[in-house]
Amino acid sequence: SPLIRETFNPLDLKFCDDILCKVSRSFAAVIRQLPSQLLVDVLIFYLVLRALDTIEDDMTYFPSNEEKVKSLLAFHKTALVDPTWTMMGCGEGDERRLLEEFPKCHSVYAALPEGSRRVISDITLRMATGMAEFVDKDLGQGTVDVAQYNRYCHFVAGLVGEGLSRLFASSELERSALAGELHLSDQMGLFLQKTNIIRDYLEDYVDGRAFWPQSIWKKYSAGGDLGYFANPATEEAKKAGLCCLNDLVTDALELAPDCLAYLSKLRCAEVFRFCAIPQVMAIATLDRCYHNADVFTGVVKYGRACRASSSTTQSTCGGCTGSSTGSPPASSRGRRRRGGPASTIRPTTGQPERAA
Ligand code: PS7
Ligand code: MN
Ligand code: MN
Ligand code: MN
Ligand code: MN
Ligand code: MN
Repeated sequence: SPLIRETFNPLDLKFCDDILCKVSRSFAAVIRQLPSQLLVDVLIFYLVLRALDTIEDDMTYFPSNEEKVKSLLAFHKTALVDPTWTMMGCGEGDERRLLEEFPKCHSVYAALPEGSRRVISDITLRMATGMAEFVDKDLGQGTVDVAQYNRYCHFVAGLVGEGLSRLFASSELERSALAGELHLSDQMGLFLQKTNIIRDYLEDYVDGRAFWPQSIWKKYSAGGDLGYFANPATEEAKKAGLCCLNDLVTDALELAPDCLAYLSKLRCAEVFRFCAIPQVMAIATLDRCYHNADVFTGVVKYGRACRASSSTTQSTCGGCTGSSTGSPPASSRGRRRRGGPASTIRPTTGQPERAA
């Protein structure tokens, strides 16, 4: 019966909630406002994928690419099956802690309904398989073409959309047909991922894992490599960089109609907020990135993205100021503040609003 809810170990659940607030740069608040019959499932889905992404992102822990690939491909049958599985020393900070204390996540995962566990395990395996495909590719100069760029984004984000739709449907907060909207849920993930990739140009480039497709950026680089845009020698080069950036933003914006179509199918106000707020943040980030040379020198932040005023006080053609930092991108990432994030996105009326 859906009324008999699994019982979670309260200390382990507390760990999961605390670590979510530390590792999530944008999802903690929208996850925590979800209805209780869905919240823990999505929370654990997030932490499992965050753990997998920590393995994917680590460039020093594994002695070889082969070892990293093994670890990615085994994850669904080690981390998600063995209640004692941990990994020590991979990743940094709170993400490293997540892997080191993974048994606490496992404990909560194991107490989820079987259907939710199946979704999480299935998506984890498919994402890991996709990540593994890209480990051996030399991404120093980005993906080869838009098809490869789309393929990477499908694995690391489109599949998340599929998994979330299945969790929404099985909670009965959304129609069961939503789980079958594979194209639309894929586009939802691609929109977030492409925005992240556009914004993180410099961070990813200096890490040797760039995603901007060569078939796009080579149109603008006058024979130079992807670093050409970071150090423009001439006014012409600087302009070319901005045109390249605008090309990529325009490519991402093509996803917006399908994202709106997906959002229009949602009926539960909290699920709608969970899905729509990251999309609004993403479109505000694209607005800020468009024709903004700061993308090439730092990280363009979107901390104030939801303010209506940001689009009226800023022009979209080079007038952006003070929105990036000159410090190393990785360390300039602001951690979200702690405590009660859900309160900031509560509706002002007790009346459930219509989703679309
Ligand atoms: C399960 C909520 C709502 C239908 C960890 C949400 C990293 C952009 O690593 O943290 O800092 O560059 O900025 C999220 C579709 C996935 C796609 C993907 C799981 C939307 C591991 C988000 C998040 C589908 C691979 C976070 C895709 O960005 O990245 C849950 C519907 C994780 C969603 C990664 C990126 C997510 C991402 P980083 P961020
Ligand atoms: Mn991030
Ligand atoms: Mn990654
Ligand atoms: Mn990452
Ligand atoms: Mn990124
Ligand atoms: Mn489409």
